[in-house]
Amino acid sequence: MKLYGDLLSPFVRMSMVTALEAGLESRVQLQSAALKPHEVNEALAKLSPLGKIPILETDHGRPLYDSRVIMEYFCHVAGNKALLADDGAKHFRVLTLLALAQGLGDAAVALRYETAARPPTAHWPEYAERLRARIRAALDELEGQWAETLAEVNLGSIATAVALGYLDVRHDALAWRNGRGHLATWYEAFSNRPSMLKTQPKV
Ligand SMILES: N[C@@H](CCC(=O)N[C@@H](CS)C(=O)NCC(=O)O)C(=O)O
Repeated sequence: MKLYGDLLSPFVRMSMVTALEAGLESRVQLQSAALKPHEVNEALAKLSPLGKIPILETDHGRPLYDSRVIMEYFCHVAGNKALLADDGAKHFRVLTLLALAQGLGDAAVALRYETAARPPTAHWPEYAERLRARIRAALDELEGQWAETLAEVNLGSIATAVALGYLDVRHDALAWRNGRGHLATWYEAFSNRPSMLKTQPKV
């Protein structure tokens, strides 16, 4: 299987971490593909009309996207029921944590585009501030409400660790650890997992 993208993208990295945690390391090859928000990558556009990374090309030659679908697909292929439990209540708790972490990732990527890619003449400070507020709210929720689900390795905890790693790489100034000691301690341990160490992005 080919995973198109770049580990600097939190969505690509969380897909790759899932592949590793599911024991699919030898079956998933990362195909380097980087994007700019204002340009079409023609090769990727042939695989997905959205032209966003990640995209997975399965062994059957079919493209799958987005990251949530890819992460669920890896669990399916590996027959892994630990990363996304079948059991109703737990299943939806993990998916909600995944949505929270992906929402944090979406806001962090959008803030990166606002502050590093958008031309200075087109800056919109109120929108950037709204994104910062959304990131802070998501972090506070993770700090206060999710310890039990974060304590396990599942799709939600993987996405959370990767989103926090992205904040370290792209938004150091947000100092996300301040006032969030539980989350910081949890991240310290999780980021030492082999799946996280092997997927560290090169800036
Ligand atoms: N919902 C998508 C989001 C993917 C996404 O935003 N990818 C970014 C890179 S981090 C991208 O492809 N950006 C290029 C663009 O927006 O044109 C997913 O979970 O895969």
